[in-house]
Formats: sequence, C-alpha cells, structure tokens
Amino acid sequence: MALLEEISKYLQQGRAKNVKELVQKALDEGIEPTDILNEGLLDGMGIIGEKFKNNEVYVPEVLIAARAMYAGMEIIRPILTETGVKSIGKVVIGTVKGDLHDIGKNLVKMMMEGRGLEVIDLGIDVSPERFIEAAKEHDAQIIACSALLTTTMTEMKNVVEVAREAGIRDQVTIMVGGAPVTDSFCKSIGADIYTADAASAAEEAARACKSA
Ligand code: B1M
Repeated sequence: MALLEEISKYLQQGRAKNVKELVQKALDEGIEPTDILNEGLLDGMGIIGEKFKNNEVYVPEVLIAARAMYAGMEIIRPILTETGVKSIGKVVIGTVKGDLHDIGKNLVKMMMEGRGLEVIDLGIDVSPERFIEAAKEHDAQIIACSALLTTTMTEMKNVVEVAREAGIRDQVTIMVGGAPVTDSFCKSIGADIYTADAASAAEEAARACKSA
C-alpha cells in the first residue's frame, strides 16, 4: 500500500512531522493501526537497522529515525492502548542495565496496556535491584525485561538471581525479550516466558495474570 510505504520512507529520512501527518491520514482512511505499525513504522525502522549494521547510516540518523518512529507511535498509541476493561494485572517493565534501546520496550508496554494490564515503566538502564524493588513496591505479577544488545541481555540472569535472593521468585513471572534474546536463552537463565514480539508478549502476560 502506497501510504504505508510512504510512512516507511519518511521514517527512514527522519521526517517526524511527515510521519505524524501520514499516520493520521492512514487512520482516517481506515487502515488498521497494527498494519500502520508493522508495514509502515516497523518496516522503516527495520530498513534503518540494516543500514546501521552495514555502516550506511550512523547513530545520529538512527536517532532521528527513532524520533520519527515515536511521532508516529504517539498517534496510534491511544487506539492501541484503548481498553474498557479493569486492570487484569500489574507489570513492571524496563530495558536492562547498560542498555538504552527503548522503542521495542515501549511497544510491548503499549500492547500490554491495550490488553488491560497496568504497566509500571522503569525506563532504560534498569538495574536488577530496581526491577525487584519496583515489583515488590507495586505488588506486580510480572517483571518484563527488554534487551537489544548481546552484551546486556546477560543482565536478565541477574534479574532472576536478585528475585530469588529477595524471596519473591515464586510470586513473579519473569518475561524476557528483545532482538538477541531467544527461547533457549530464556530457559538457560531460569526466566519464565520468552516472546519474539510485542503483541505476543502482551498476550502471554495477560494469560499469566489470568491464571495466577
Ligand atoms: Co542500537 N544496536 N546501538 N541504537 N540499534 C542495534 C540493537 C544493533 C542490532 C544494530 C546493528 O548493529 N545491526 C546493534 C546490536 C548488536 C548486538 O549486540 N548484537 C546495536 C548497537 C551495536 C548499538 C550501539 C552499541 C552503537 C554504538 O554506540 N556504537 C549503541 C548502544 C547504546 C546502549 O544501549 N548502551 C546503540 C545505540 C542506538 C541508538 C541510541 C542510536 C538507537 C536507540 C534509540 C532508542 O531506542 N530510543 C539504536 C537503534 C534504534 C538500533 C536499531 C537500529 C533499531 C532498534 C529498534 O528500536 N528496533 C537496532 C538494529 C535492529 O534492531 N535492526 C540497533 C525496532 C523495535 C520495535 O524492535 O527493539 O527489537 P525491538 O523490539 C521488538 C522485539 O525485539 C520485541 O518486540 C518488538 C517488536 O514487536 N521485544 C520484546 C523487545 N523487547 C521485548 C520484551 C519482551 C518481549 C518482546 O518481553 C519482556
């Protein structure tokens, strides 16, 4: 669809204002928010990611594209998070220590809110101790950790360890995700649930809260 391709293209160019306008236009034309997200915004970010890997673009361009991504996400956020249901559970979410990537984490948060979960967002660079402290403070059923770097995903193991040391391991479900994370990694560190994308993360979190 031409409009979604245009969104992807403007996002790659970091033109936040155009992205915002086109996302609104796509919504007005009745295009599904999830299609706008996947085929427009995420498509553009994926292309930027490839170029970043191949040294065709650098950190500043990636940051400008990320800003355009946020501009688009802000328009669809109210629709994706719209829910008439009372909170079905509490989730503490964050990007692990040493890691500053937050686009995927924010998407997971958005999808979870859309499923009727209350989400306490700890932001980026979150230490294991902070995750546990917040889970205790808010009496959360779920701790959700995001990591985008192979060097920071190992922090997830520390979250599991600190939860055990704090005596709350049996009371919380620990969810992990992010590009380098896999199901076998999840199992190897003793976490509970791995999901590959934001929508599945929200679905699994809702399921875990309902069966708790
Ligand atoms: Co960075 N970066 N980055 N970066 N960056 C990657 C991750 C990288 C793969 C790029 C590359 O080389 N191809 C690479 C990591 C290599 C590796 O470890 N294997 C990399 C690197 C190396 C770095 C720096 C070290 C670069 C440098 O400084 N030399 C540096 C590290 C900074 C730090 O964190 N300490 C760095 C910095 C940055 C920016 C600041 C410029 C920017 C982040 C801006 C921001 O987030 N606000 C940035 C970006 C944007 C990227 C890429 C291009 C895009 C990431 C993204 O947002 N994708 C990325 C390349 C790529 O991924 N192709 C790259 C879109 C987002 C929706 O996807 O976050 O994967 P993602 O989320 C997905 C799933 O993973 C999942 O749901 C989402 C989809 O539905 N998911 C979960 C995520 N969390 C989940 C949690 C769950 C479940 C699912 O349950 C709890």
